[in-house]
Amino acid sequence: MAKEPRPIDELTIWDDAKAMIRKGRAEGIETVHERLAKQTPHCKFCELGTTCRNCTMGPCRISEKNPRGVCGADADVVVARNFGRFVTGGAAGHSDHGRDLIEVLEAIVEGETSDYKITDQAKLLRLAGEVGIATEGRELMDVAEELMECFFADFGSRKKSVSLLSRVPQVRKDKWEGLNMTPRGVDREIAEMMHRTHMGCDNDAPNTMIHAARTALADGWGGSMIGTELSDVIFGTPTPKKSTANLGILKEDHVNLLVHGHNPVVSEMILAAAREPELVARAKELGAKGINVGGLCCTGNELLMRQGIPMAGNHLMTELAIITGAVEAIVVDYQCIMPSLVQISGCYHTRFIDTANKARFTGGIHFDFQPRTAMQQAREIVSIAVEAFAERDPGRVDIPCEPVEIMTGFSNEAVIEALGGSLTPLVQAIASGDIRGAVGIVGCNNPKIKQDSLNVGLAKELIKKDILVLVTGCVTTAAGKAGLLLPEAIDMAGPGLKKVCGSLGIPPVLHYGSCVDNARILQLCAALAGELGVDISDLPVGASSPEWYSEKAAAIGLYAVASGIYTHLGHPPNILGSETVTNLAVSGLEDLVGATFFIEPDPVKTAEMFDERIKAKRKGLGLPE
Ligand code: XCC
Ligand code: SF4
Repeated sequence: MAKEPRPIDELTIWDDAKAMIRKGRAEGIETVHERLAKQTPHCKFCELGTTCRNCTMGPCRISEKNPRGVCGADADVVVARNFGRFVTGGAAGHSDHGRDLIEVLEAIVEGETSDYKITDQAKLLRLAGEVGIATEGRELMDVAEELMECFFADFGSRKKSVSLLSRVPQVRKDKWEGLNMTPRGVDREIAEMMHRTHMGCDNDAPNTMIHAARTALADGWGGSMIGTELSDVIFGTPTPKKSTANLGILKEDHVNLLVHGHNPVVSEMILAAAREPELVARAKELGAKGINVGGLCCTGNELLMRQGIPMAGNHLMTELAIITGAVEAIVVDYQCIMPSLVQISGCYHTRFIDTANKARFTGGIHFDFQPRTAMQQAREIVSIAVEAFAERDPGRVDIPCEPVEIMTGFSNEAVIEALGGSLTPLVQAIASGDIRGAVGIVGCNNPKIKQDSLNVGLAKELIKKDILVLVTGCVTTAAGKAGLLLPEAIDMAGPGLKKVCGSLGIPPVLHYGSCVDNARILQLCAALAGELGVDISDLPVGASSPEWYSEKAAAIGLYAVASGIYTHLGHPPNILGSETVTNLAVSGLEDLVGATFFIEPDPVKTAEMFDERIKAKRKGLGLPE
């Protein structure tokens, strides 16, 4: 029987969210919370990962009573296959996003678009150098073309490894080679996982898990990293800047346009169009003071990092943002966009506009967004938003709070610059123990967990212990709303972190970008390991996704572990139906790759686990605890 939705106070830690859940309920609008209640309890087999639908001799459910599927597959095989495909879905999402950036670079190189350009030329040349492309005395566009070809080839089948493995310490690469874990080509690993998990192929759970790790590595060091790096090349490498966050960023007297999804290729153009005088003038004609572009989820993070646009919210705020009644349009690209946004938009004057042929929404206004026609299409989209302002019902508008300030824009380049040109001061701060270690807190919200309670709770516990925190994805807005993304947040940090961040004028929690930008954290870890002459698994670092929900978060977690980073999840993936797979994930991987997952729902205990790990790693490096 379906349960009643939980009381509002149990759903979220935020007042802006509570106010909008209440407004939604009063207006008869169903959100994720009501739907979760209706879907609860979930199927036990699916939760354990022991259901298989990979062929029509099934579907099969593996249990103690019936330990084998029709074909003979046991729980280990079924769970490993399901988990493998789950991770692969995530790797495909990030990487296909990365490919879209290569295609924009291609359009630039081939002169098909003037709407996009190479903004950070120095970074393009640096990248080319890193993957072995000659740059001396060559035309920028020649180098760009060769880089584009190199990255396209990283998706294929002809390479022994993806090109940005040039960043990985040799010991780590040797480890991967010995395990058959070296990512060769992004699409290759993804396709091979689909093959392996077909009936009658890889029927050895640990072997399937190894390939899952390889596929995840192809995401982290391949697809995602290419996505991040080319986004910087095309739109500029982020530098520190101030912005604001929460639903209070919506403006009662402005046209409010929210961008949602992941790919800056669309949202950057929308922002540019929204700044054009003709469109602003039209907004004024209709009685608005201007056009306000705000971000949701990761495309919001991308624009926040580079352009400083305000953040309306993270995953569980996307429906609630529309319920303010103040949003003229929500413009989406792909990933993490709840289909319900179309219905909720329909309850207001809000226009729901989708822009990707691979992510269409029934009932949405569709644009087939292309580099060639980007700016023209962006103008049309913004114009739709502006015209919708005339239909706004002021009686239904409720913007529940004032925005809070945040600081953003911490690319590795920006951090190195803040440190005076090299990582050495950071290494020294780690060596002295002022910064005892670092943990990346990344990922989502999940309606099963009180929104942002763990994301914020863990960040606060870690900085108290002089552990630097890097945030990406939906943890960003959480940290921002909690005041952690401001230099003043050093008052919540331990004495060492307070000293270091205070002297640099930076927050103890650094915003490192979108989920794809977790590649920046990988790169930082590799650079630190390089600086110390050790493996990534020797570093006093960790990763966490406390409130994760998506296949992409699982891919991120697995590439972190496979890269040697001890990784926390607030709740387990659907693998508990296999002891073999579960034990591998939470202990067995340690011997193979020098790191494991650990599952812990309590943020205080999680911080203690990280503390123990960091102590051990510091000891291993001969550093004081
Ligand atoms: Fe999606 Fe990236 Fe998760 Fe947020 S954090 S809910 S994956 S938007 Ni990536
Ligand atoms: Fe059942 Fe095997 Fe087919 Fe899966 S592959 S549905 S376990 S028969």
